[in-house]
Amino acid sequence: MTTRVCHARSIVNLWKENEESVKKNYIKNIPERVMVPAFAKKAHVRLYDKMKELASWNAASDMIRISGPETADLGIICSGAAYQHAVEAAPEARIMKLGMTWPLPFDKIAEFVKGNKRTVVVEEGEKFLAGKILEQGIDVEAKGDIFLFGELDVAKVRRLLVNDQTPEPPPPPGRPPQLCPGCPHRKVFESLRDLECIVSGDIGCYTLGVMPPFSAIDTCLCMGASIGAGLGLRHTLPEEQARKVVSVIGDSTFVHSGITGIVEMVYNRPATGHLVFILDNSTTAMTGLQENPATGRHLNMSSTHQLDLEALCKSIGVDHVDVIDPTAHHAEFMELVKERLASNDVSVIIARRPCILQMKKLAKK
Ligand SMILES: Cc1ncc(C[n+]2csc(CCOP(=O)(O)OP(=O)(O)O)c2C)c(N)n1
Ligand code: SF4
Repeated sequence: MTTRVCHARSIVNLWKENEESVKKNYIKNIPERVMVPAFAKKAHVRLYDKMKELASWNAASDMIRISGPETADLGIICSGAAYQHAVEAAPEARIMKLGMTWPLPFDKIAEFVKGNKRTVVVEEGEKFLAGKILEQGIDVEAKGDIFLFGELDVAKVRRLLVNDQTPEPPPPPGRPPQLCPGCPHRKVFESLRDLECIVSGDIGCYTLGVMPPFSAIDTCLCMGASIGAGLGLRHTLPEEQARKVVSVIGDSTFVHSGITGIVEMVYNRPATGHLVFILDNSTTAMTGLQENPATGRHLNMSSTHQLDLEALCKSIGVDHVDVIDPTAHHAEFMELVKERLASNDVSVIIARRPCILQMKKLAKK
């Protein structure tokens, strides 16, 4: 997705009224739904047919808009947010705005290109459209490599269209994001920084533990990676360093994809053991305070079964599972962490204290 789309907000007008959901009967169709090799080979052929059908549907759809004169010196092929920049940067150009960007309507594109002296593909990020169109032998110009990075804007598109690849002045310094004042994750990262831990991090508000004054995250890849990456470091680093490795994961991320990491931790135990922190702030804060299976509430705040993180970790076979509030009991927290790091056991510390915004949300409800 383009940066603009990710950051846009707007009133959403419903296209049609909500409809009653209709219960439909299950109709058995094993060859279409069970991808054992015998069925999958045929499904692969069907997939190609479907893609051809989709390409024809795309070509005939009214989502492709061509604006500007019948013929022009400059033609532009674009879609989505890049279109908004393109019309502003080159109002005189002939523009083909694609609606659906795969599979592409190559015949229509070839026809459009014939009407222009030159045709430039304006797209943010990778040169996906340009690459696919050029593969078909259609004569378009891809953007220069300098435009692969960062967000497009009107000024950049003007330069892209004349292939001006002179380096840009550095952007003015912005204010980096930070953990909120009073955030329960703060004390954890303060401790890990002071104990000089090697921290295998994960995705959530707590990823901000990487920022000063903590600078206490050493690796972060994708949701759930903290435990596997931490175990990898424990297995491969020299003992003195391995003993300092910890994994840090939020409650929601743990439920999403951390549980298998705990199974691996007790199955292939590193010689120095391992220590995993589950930062249980009673919410999925980073994406907007959603409830999750460990909060015991649905998204609409109705009650449901609450996943018992302690019981789950114990049942998997973790040697020590402790629950502690790292802010209210900071000294005890530090002592506990030191003790677990010194042992060769596999341990989980659940650092439990609600996110301050979640507390406000609950108070409101
Ligand atoms: C695979 C994947 N799905 C969804 C997301 C979006 N995402 C970013 S952080 C996050 C959840 C964070 O919640 P939690 O681990 O509880 O940490 P908190 O933000 O509450 O500290 C999600 C779902 C993602 N980054 N990767
Ligand atoms: S939203 Fe909550 S979890 Fe995220 S930084 Fe703020 S207090 Fe911390």
